[in-house]
Amino acid sequence: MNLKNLRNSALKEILGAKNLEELEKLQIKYLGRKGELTEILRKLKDMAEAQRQKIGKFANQLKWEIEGMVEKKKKELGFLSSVDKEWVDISAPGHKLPKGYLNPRTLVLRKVEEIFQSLGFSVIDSTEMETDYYNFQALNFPKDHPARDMQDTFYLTDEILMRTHTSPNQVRFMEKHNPPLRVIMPGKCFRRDASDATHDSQFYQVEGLMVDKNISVANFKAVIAEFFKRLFGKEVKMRLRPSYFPFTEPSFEPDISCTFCAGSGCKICKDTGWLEMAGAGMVHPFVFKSAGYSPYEWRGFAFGFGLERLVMMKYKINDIRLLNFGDLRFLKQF
Ligand code: FA5
Repeated sequence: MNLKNLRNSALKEILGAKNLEELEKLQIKYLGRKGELTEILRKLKDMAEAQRQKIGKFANQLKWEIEGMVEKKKKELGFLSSVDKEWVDISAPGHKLPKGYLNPRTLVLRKVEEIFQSLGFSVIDSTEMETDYYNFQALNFPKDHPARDMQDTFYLTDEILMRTHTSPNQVRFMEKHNPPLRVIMPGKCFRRDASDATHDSQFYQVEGLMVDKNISVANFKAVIAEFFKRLFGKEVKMRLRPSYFPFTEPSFEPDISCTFCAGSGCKICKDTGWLEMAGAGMVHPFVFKSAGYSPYEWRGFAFGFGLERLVMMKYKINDIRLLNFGDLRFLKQF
């Protein structure tokens, strides 16, 4: 066949192809291994030099033309090349990832740490497993002392237990550091307490300890009043109610005016208008002796806040168990 005719029929047929299948057949017909144009190209090597140059040039051009035509037609018929398939629209808006939320306990703990740090207190880490010695004996709770009943304990062995409060860190810290000192020691505590709206078997305390030469209850009141004011963002009515702990003398419990009813009496404050926030007192001479300090030389105050109580007051949450359930409908509010 002459090349001009070949060109005419190839282009006409390719342009007229109705689907990809038909087009593929035409591609094979002209450009395949036994295709009409391929045959001509193969025969070039047997031709005389002058003829080979002339026909060769035309035949090669025609090959490119047919190839180009086939590609164009393929697109028209909806063929997607791998480049088309993998095309990415970099200007398209991305997928939004769901945002996480911090538990309100974490938010309040961070705030508590920030306030005490600004008052010159360091934040100290501590362990949740404790020995009977540091949890009780060094704090003036001898074995069989009735005050041990105030803190029903999970024992792991006779001597090892899950700490019932953060106070063991008072002695642990003082053993390693010299006075004067100001520290807070937050952490998780464990008690065999029945779970209700204000109690759980796991909860957090924030222990505080300040030791210097002339510390008095007045220093405690000043520090704690400033703390409440900054945490709640306003002046809070407070009172110190006498209490008992073997490791403080005198001992008291700071109450604040109920944030739910503003002191008029409600279910949360059991109609008293006051909420107990912590245990506190002046460090007992026995504790100073346990730590190797002279009780004649040093004075100090200590306190242990229930962190969840602070969280409940700050955000007006009426059940401590909400903080532990991981319910997103609750957590998303903070
Ligand atoms: C103590 O644990 C003392 N270590 C506090 C202390 C420290 C006194 C330093 C003197 C000097 P108490 O058992 O009262 O005290 O607990 C302190 C606070 O922890 C309570 O006011 C309460 O807010 C919180 N708390 C106690 N038990 C639970 C519980 N089961 N669930 C949630 N919070 C609790």
